Amino acid sequence: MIFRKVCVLGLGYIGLPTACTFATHGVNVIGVDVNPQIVSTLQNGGLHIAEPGLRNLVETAFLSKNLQINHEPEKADAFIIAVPTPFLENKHADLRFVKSAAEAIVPLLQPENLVVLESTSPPRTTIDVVAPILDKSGLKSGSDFMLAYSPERVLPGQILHELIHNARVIGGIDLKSAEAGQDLYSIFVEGEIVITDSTTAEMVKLMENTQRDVNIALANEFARLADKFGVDVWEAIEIANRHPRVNILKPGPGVGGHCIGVDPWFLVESAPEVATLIRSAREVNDNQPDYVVTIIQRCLGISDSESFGGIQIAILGLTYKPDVDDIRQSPAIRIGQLLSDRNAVIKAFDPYITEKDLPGIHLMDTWQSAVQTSKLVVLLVAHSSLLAIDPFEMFSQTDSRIMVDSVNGWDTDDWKKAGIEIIKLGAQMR
Ligand code: SAJ
Repeated sequence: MIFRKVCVLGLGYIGLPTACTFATHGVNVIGVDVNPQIVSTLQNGGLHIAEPGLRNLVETAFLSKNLQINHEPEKADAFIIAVPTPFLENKHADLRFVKSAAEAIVPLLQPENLVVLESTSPPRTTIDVVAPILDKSGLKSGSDFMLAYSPERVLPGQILHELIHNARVIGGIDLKSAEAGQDLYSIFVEGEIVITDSTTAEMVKLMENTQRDVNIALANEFARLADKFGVDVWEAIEIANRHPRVNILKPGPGVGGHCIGVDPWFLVESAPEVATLIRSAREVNDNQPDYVVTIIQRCLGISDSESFGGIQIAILGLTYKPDVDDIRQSPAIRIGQLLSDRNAVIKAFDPYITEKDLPGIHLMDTWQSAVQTSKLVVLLVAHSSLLAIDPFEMFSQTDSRIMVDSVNGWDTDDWKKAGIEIIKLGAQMR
């Protein structure tokens, strides 16, 4: 099938790079967002998200004259839905954005169109939720128009490369839809394109992120066990991973971001009686910030639930993972707020965060100003620039002589030479 015009609904971390990449590959693209601020920012040459290389890609897409940004979708050969699927208070997927994007396509749908859902969704969403909405057009999915599910699998920080080079799965509600999806994405995808049915593709996406979440939970539980047995978990993992069939992930302060901490719940929601391991893993990871707080309180000689009584603590790193500027569901922020709720004064520094109103957290301009009058320094994100801090400079900036490292970012021996004791998550008893 030939696709001359594509309408992309949702211009976030996935929709915007996808729209621009189609445009730079010669396709006429209408990029749509319901948020007027995003539309005007993009129309005026700005950018509302940070991702390496994205500014350049957006500029190239505009220069190609193939990209238009609008708040209303238009008739096209293909529609791509790339809107968020957050979760509700009860941990169920919030499909409101998916539904309203599908509703917006209904009056525009023409015979032989292709509609692709990219948003991460619970199994059967394409068939049970999207198809019935689109069928309200009077056209029938599968016979009059085509419908497929194709999840994005790109890693924040490497989106532009992975969008083109990752293997891509396309699940059609029938074979014709899957093959049309293959024709559409082969415009720019250089990785393998695998076709299947839509529910398998939905499940594949959730399985990928769930296996990562369960494995991180296992690493976090190993860290807690190591703390009990006087073992250094980081050394133990490094040795275990020399086994040819073992690959233990890294413990840390918890799981953040908008994917790994959310997607496993879509499986739990769909079959809670079955997904018990998945639920437990989620609970372990959600509880990891509280575990880090117990390490911090032990360093300060404070018992459970006792007030920190105004003690100043410096936290270094606020984003959900290293070297990105994204703070969504960040465990570091959760830790800062848990401490502040117990009357600690939190001075925070993050090289990627400059202006943010974060309740309970005082954002500082430099790591030096965060540590200066602090009683304890805590490393929460392994940003390259924080790992490069010179321990001797740290010694001269603060009176804190014990520091908590939740990411195995600082070498205990190097810091000891500078006169600072590092208490590491998963290696506390040594
Ligand atoms: N984390 C650990 N230990 C580890 C690895 C990660 O504690 O060993 C933590 C990170 O610090 C972070 C969280 O997990 O807080 C998630 O980070 P991540 O790098 O594992 O994943 P995301 O959320 O940035 O991106 C994931 C990716 N999925 C997989 O690797 C299976 C990406 O490919 C997906 O496209 C993305 O989710 C998504 O959008 O679904």
